[in-house]
Amino acid sequence: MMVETVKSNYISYVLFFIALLCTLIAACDSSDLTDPAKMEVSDKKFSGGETTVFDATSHAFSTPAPNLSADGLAKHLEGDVEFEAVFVTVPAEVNPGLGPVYNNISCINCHARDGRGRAPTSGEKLTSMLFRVSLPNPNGDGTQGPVPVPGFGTQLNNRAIFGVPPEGTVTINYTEGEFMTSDGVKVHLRTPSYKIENAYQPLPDDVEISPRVAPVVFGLGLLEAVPEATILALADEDDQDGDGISGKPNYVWDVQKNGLSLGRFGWKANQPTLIQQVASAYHDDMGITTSLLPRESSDGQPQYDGRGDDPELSDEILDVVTFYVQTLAVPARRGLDDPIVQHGEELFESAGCSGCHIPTLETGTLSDVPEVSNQTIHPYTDLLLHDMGPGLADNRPDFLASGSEWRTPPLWGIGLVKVVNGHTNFLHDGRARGLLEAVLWHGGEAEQSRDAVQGMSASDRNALIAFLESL
Ligand code: HEC
Ligand code: HEC
Ligand SMILES: [Ca+2]
Ligand SMILES: [Ca+2]
Ligand SMILES: [Ca+2]
Ligand SMILES: [Ca+2]
Repeated sequence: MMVETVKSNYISYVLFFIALLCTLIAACDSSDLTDPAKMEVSDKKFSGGETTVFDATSHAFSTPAPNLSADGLAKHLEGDVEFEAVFVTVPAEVNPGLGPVYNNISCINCHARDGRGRAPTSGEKLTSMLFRVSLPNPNGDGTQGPVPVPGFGTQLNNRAIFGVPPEGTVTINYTEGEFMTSDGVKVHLRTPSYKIENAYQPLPDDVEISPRVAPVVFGLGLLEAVPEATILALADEDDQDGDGISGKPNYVWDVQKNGLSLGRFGWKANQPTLIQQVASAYHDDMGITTSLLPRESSDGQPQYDGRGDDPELSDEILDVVTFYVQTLAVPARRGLDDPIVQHGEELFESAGCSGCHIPTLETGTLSDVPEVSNQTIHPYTDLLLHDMGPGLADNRPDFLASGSEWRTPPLWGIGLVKVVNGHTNFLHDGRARGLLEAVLWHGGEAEQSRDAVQGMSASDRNALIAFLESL
């Protein structure tokens, strides 16, 4: 009798513990939001949809999209090797074709860790920044694109192979200024000025110069997959809705189409596709010809070598490097549960930032890249051009982009630039030394947003920055 009771009690205890354990496991399961496999991809953390990677280290920008197939991953890794490949002067067994004039010797030298470049500090040589040049367009017709400068083309190449003169170099000077917020906080803003020096032949006085630092290169396949109709629907060239924002599409020369296409890449949306963006990088930044751009950038200049070896790069390499930048993962957002970040997100909305930095877009299909197709993404861009006012103007039009218009840059991953690239220089020319400086430079169509930030309390401003840092 006694034994019987003990036994049945024992059994019910065991059953009770099993039940308790099951409840606990179930609870853990639903509350464990740090395990991406257990989250819904619709969660705001997934900045790049299924291509999102949970990595906030210095590798945050250089991880392959986790949804790549085995074949896709192999192709991506081939592209990775080429992105890091150092090119040398002809003749050579491996990676020949560099120059004669160029800006740098590999993609990764400018896009360090697949991240962004910066302006040189005083005394440093130009490395991850370049300067586009052109002459004024006499008939003002943007569809023709920038007018090349005789002897220089449309990009100043500050390096050259042995025995050949580089085109020139640029010195940068900054003038310090002050910006006062409504509550009396002084923010220092530096205004750059540029001077071309050591030009190998005289430059015309009216040469137009556009400074550009290397942007991050992840998440770009997703941006290429955003349907053109989505981007055009966001445009409001004559500001018919009266919110002061008038996004405008750029239309740029598309070599493959032999006509104009919507521009998406580059600081002025001056490149239509990633393959052409990559071919242009080889061509203009490294002096390497491809089937898309088979004429040396120095053709017609004294630096030209006249060798009949063009194109210097195979279509296979062009293809894998294009695929590589199409399939780099987007880092996930962090700190979503932080009430300060949440407040900052509300302020981002109420200050009108999201009028240009569109938080959510849906991708369509990108042929041969199913990984980036049909994704819900949080890039914080509309890929359109906006007049940002005279303070940020380079006064060098680029197809339909005027001298004061820039493409809204995506903000995803911006809070990780410091970890990945070791600096916090922002904007097209790297003049901003932090996120607040970048925001306070906004003018033109973004002037109301800038004024809203100027008028914020210090704690609101900090919340807005905390939100940007969570991206
Ligand atoms: C000298 C530095 C430099 C080198 C070398 C360089 N880039 Fe860039 N890259 C830039 C700059 C600057 C831009 C922005 C150009 C513009 O606004 O027109 C850019 C833009 C890009 C973009 C578009 C990013 C965006 O968000 O629109 C891609 C993709 C890219 N580069 C890939 C490459 C690849 C691939 C290589 C090697 C073949 C390469 N780059 C070599 C400086 C460089
Ligand atoms: C009218 C469109 C527009 C609005 C509104 C706008 N931005 Fe921007 N934003 C841009 C453009 C265009 C640039 C690039 C300007 C440049 O590089 O010269 C930019 C650049 C930035 C950058 C630097 C990005 C980088 O990669 O260097 C940050 C950060 C930023 N914006 C945040 C904000 C915040 C916060 C607000 C609201 C207070 C805001 N923006 C409102 C269009 C806009
Ligand atoms: Ca060459
Ligand atoms: Ca040149
Ligand atoms: Ca509008
Ligand atoms: Ca050649």
